[in-house]
Amino acid sequence: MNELYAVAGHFIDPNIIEDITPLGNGLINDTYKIMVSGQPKYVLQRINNAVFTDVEMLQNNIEAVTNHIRQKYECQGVVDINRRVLHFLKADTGKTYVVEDDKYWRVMDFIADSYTYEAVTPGYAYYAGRSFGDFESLLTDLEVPIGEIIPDFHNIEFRLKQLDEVVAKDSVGMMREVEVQNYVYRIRAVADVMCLGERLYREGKLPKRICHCDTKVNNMLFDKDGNVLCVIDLDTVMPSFVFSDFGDFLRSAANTGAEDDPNLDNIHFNIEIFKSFAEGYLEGTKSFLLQIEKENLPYAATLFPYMQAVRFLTDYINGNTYYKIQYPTHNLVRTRAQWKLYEEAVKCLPEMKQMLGV
Ligand code: GN1
Ligand code: MG
Repeated sequence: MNELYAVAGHFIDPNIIEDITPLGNGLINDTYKIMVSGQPKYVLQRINNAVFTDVEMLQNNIEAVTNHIRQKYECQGVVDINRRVLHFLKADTGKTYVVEDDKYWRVMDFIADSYTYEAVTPGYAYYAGRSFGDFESLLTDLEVPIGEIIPDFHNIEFRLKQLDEVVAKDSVGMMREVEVQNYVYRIRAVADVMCLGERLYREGKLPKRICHCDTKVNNMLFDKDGNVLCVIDLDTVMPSFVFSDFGDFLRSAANTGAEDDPNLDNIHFNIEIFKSFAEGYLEGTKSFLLQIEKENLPYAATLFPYMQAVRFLTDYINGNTYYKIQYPTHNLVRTRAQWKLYEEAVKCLPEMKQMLGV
């Protein structure tokens, strides 16, 4: 605890801190809220530098994106800008992060009276679609280069290669489990179809744009009336296919169960959420979205549960070194749940295409 107070003291006056307590349920960073006068006032985060190895680039990306959005909002006369875009504090080092004992930390303002959700209604999904669409749209004219903070992050060919490597190595003997073998088999059986996006990119038909790349439903703040305030968790903002933002939101929001639901009967693909989210997203992106991108949005809705199943299974076979887990088989349970969601999304493909008219 003393460590947290000491670190926070690089960003704010330590005497005003009343308490520092855990916040949220991210799988990568450790997040805390800093209480001042009985209210959460700041967010303190330990950046996982095993995942984000170039913290300087990470913070440069985030600053470029937040400054750009802030400037645009100022020009547009948006009110309450501090509730609409994240703000990171400068430490006494002059940077927006500090390093202590090889641990990296940053502090941002806490946005008061804001709420996150693990599940949304179609109404909320529409506004979420608008907001992620607007987010991409606001960044189309960003001139500062944004580094690829995790190279090949949403490249499914690369993720499949990582799976191949851990299967071949089998360092903890997981390949003895028949269920694991079965998932590897099923993943490989459809791999070609799922690599469509990468092929279109190589053929020069599909662009990369600055995307959020972690549009889980809990990465959006709402106010008490259900209006979207702002998009959070900007660590993975980088060039990617728009499929990333579209597909990853539905992976969490259209899932009628939990990401790690042990009961597969809970997991279905909620087509009403798809419909509302797509409407909002198409509205937000209408100034730039190409037909080839629109046509493949249903594919994106299947790609992300598939990719997440590949990533969770890879981590399970590799001895759980990447995602935080709560019990030894957690990554296998997550794999089962994501695979079920993938199958459910595939069943909905014709309906999704019909809804979009593609
Ligand atoms: C990680 O930490 P969190 O929960 O925001 C992961 C995402 C996964 C997600 C699965 C940098 O995000 O890509 O989709 O877990 N982030 C990184 O819940 O790998
Ligand atoms: Mg997150």
